[in-house]
Amino acid sequence: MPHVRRSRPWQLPERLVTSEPLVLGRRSILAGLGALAASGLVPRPSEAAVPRNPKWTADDRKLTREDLATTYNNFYEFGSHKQIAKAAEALVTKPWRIRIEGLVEKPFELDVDELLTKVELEERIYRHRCVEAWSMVVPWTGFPLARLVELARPLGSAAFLEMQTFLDPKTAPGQRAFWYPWPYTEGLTIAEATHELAFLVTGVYGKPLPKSMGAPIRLAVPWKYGFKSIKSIVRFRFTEERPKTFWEEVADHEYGFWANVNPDVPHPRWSQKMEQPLGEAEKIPTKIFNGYAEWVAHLYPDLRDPVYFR
Ligand SMILES: Nc1nc2c(c(=O)[nH]1)N[C@H]1C(S)=C(S)[C@@H](COP(=O)(O)O)O[C@H]1N2
Ligand SMILES: [Mo]
Repeated sequence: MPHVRRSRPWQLPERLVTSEPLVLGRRSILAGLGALAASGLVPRPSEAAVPRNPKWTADDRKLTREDLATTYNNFYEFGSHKQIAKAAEALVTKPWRIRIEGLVEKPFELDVDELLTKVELEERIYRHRCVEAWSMVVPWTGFPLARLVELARPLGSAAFLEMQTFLDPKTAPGQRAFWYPWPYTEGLTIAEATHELAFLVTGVYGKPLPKSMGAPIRLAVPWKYGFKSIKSIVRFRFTEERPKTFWEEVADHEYGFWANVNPDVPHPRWSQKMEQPLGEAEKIPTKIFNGYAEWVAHLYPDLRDPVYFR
């Protein structure tokens, strides 16, 4: 049962903790805890099961089938099509160093496993709306990006947070396509990055995040088009100036910095009115801010300005 042995106990949601495969896996989990204890990295008891945060639910929508969500992906590092899951297996995610730099008290580097000892994991069900008009609903495991910002101790002058994906063209054939501005870069204002909805994801469906979905750590900002939710992050940099994002550099009139979901602002080449949930027969109407308006609309000074919606 390979995935159970790889699972970190604190990544497992409550609903799975008593299920049979995990009971079988418990012995190896406990053995793993022993090794962690020896290294001084014991998760606190509250982390032994990941609680689901009841604030974030699917509402009227069904969870997307796991086999679809994990095999229909956008991850241009491994190809500019959806079937990248096999190729992404080449990515080495252990160890995984993360660098925190720019306008912070003191830049530092740490391994993602060490980062996970400093945070409380929770499970949240989020909607995800790709700018290409497909969508999914998935149970992410992770922690608020605000917690990472807190650990980073940014200076008062920091106004934006830039995030970057790994750069390794040997492993990621897509990065040999010289016409793209690698590495993949994304950014948020500090107000967005510290908003309670901005979530750093380390697992999905109660398991460690698969490589196809951006292991070992990716972003989920569900009120924005999917391309803002950068995968396999290695760098967080605090800046005074707005970062130039990957897709802005490719085509800024189509994929801008703000990229908040809005059915009334069409993409220059297609309508954004409807979306196709993965695995479902019928399209459904897209909602402003992907249904999260009550929490995020105040972040933007003028909701009539289309600049915030592409
Ligand atoms: N590094 C990186 N992050 C990325 C992408 C990418 O190509 N590279 N694609 C984005 C897009 S367009 C979407 S819709 C989501 C897709 O996430 P999923 O494959 O887990 O559904 O990842 C986003 N993050
Ligand atoms: Mo996307």
